[in-house]
Amino acid sequence: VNLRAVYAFAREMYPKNVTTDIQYGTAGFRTRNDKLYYVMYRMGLLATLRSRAKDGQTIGVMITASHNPEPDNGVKLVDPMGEMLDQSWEKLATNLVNVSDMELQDEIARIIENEKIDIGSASCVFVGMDNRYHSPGLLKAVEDGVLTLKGRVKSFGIVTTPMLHYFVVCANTNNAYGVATEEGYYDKLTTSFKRLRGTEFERGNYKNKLIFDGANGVGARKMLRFLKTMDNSLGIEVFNKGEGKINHECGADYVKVQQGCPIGLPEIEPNTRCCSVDGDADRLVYFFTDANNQFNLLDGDRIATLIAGYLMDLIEKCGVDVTIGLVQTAYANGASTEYIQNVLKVPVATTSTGVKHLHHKATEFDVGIYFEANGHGTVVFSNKARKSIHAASKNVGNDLNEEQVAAARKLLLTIDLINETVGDAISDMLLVETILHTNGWDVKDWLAAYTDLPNVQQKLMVADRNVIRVTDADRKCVTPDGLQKEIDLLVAKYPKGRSFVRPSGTEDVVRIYAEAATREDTDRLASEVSLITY
Ligand code: NG1
Ligand code: ZN
Repeated sequence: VNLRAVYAFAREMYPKNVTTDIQYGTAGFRTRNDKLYYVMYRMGLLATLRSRAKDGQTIGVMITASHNPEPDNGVKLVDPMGEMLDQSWEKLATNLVNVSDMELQDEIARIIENEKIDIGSASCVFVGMDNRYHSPGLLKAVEDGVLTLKGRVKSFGIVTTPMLHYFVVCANTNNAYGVATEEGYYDKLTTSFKRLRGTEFERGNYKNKLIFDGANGVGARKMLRFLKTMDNSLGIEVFNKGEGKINHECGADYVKVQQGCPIGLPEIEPNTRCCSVDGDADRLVYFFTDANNQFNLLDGDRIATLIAGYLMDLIEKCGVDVTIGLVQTAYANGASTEYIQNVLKVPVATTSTGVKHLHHKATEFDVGIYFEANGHGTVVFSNKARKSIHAASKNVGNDLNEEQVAAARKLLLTIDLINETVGDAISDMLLVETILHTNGWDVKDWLAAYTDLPNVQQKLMVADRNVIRVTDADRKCVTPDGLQKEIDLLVAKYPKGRSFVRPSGTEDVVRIYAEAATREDTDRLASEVSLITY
């Protein structure tokens, strides 16, 4: 490996065209596409180094700006077991991107030395991209970065973010988790889905009809591919398939934040089940319009509670001794938290915003369910849970009755249906459909579990958002001085009031969240808090 090539390539092909520093945040690097070529090239270099530092295990690179508008793009690295990039390497990523072209070669040499990397050793990088028109050019830059360091690179082309996480984990477990191909992914999910559904496609109030808003992103294409393997077991109609701009007035983020229907859907009967995914298909929300033309949202909190109820029931039925817990962020609706604690009686943990915090916390339980209110989440199972459920399904010891064994088998199929590597809109959707089908529920039955408190999210443009620093899972400000005291005073005026402010990790804004017993109080609280924050 000749490190001089690093500089030569950078200067010729991917010169740094930005002078302001950027930071590897909760969503990796994300900005306008034309400012990202040098970043992608450098991330190709870094991913190869990371793979070599991890004894040649496969590292993922995903090119997407998720729910952001079309001109944006971004890049995120995936660690060997599907986790987000390790924190110490986030710092290396930030440094590597901010040095000049001239300094690049030395910076690479420094990483090699400090991380004790054998630069001649084997490596493997998997790359995937969303369907933005600038993604292929950016993907080429990542590949060139890998090739400059004589690494091995495999491109999967257009895939969802969770598919790439799945491929990485499969590759690093010798295909024990599944087969590291698109077919392997479809096969794993559809096989378990079809077994769980059986031959009776409708049951009780559950109708086999779902309207799917693909946000004009990669999720729409993949859903269409899925349908080919489903044999009509799921009646889905896909809209926003790519004819419009990605995420433009559609998709999970739009539906959640605007609390309204996306564009691009046909006239539908009241109470029809609809769902939206985001641009890279790692977020999912459900919604419907009722007979009074009222819009109803079933967000990540609802999905989490639905899953928790279902898993609790199966675990109780089969009688295995495992702990179960649910992880939320401060954005979870207060009514959902109350319902989980008081009705489902499942312990709840709250972490800072950002999937890596939730995922980490969830692994403290044998069965850890985590969801952000925006619809990003999944379930993780400990080895202990996996082993004891497996043993129960085989009736090891022969002391279980038929019902217990059946519940254990169902649990095993459910584990297969879940993409444990990261929140996956398509896998989550198949799970929600399975649970509603099992319960014989329509959307109204699901909504009836609890009543959401009215809530609102606002964005505030400020000169420097990092003036605000937060603690206690984002719920309290430590700076600027006195702000938290003032927020507390405002919140205290409103029954069931709750509000917090924090700097966004993905946009140059401060986010304000408020909820209260009534819509008027909620809006008033949000505007009062935004006035004192400004
Ligand atoms: P920021 O911009 O830090 O609020 C947003 C989401 C996060 C997470 C990240 C990563 C909200 C309020 N925030 O983060 O939950 O999904 O994007 O994409 O939804
Ligand atoms: Zn996303």
